[in-house]
Amino acid sequence: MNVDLYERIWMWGVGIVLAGFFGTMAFATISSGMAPPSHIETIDPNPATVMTDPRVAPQGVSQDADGHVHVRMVGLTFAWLPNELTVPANTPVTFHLTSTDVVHGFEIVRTNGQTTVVPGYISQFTTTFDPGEYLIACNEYCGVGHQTMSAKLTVVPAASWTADRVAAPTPEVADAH
Ligand SMILES: [Cu+2]
Repeated sequence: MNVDLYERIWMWGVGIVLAGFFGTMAFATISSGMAPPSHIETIDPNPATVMTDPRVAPQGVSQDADGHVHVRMVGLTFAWLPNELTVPANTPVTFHLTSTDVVHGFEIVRTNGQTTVVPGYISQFTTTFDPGEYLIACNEYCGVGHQTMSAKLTVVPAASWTADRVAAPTPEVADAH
């Protein structure tokens, strides 16, 4: 079959661009273990288990022995526990979230802190914040009280922040992928 030179150039060009797209995606996925922030670590969604599992309890802000800041939160109809948090500015903060009932959408408004919170799974992400006050909202309709499901995040300069408690290091995810 005779394919015109210009057509062949375009075909090869498109092929190379596609290979580039998929190549960068594969590279990021494999080399840095990139994965969605949920559906990796499982938990029994029974409230009695969730409220005592050390990965998400006690809820609130803590700092581990290495100085890393963790936020443990539970979403339930229709609240985030706890509903007020204070974290240090420009410091990596790792969020550990789960739900005891239905799917909720955790969104720290005007930041890149966002994940779906699914019963039976622990969602986890790490981000940093500029000082200020941020609204935490549920952005996935979860029932009749959905619009009341909010919390407040206060970000203060790191020098004036102290952890609510010092917590044991978070257990590593044994079976990550
Ligand atoms: Cu909700």
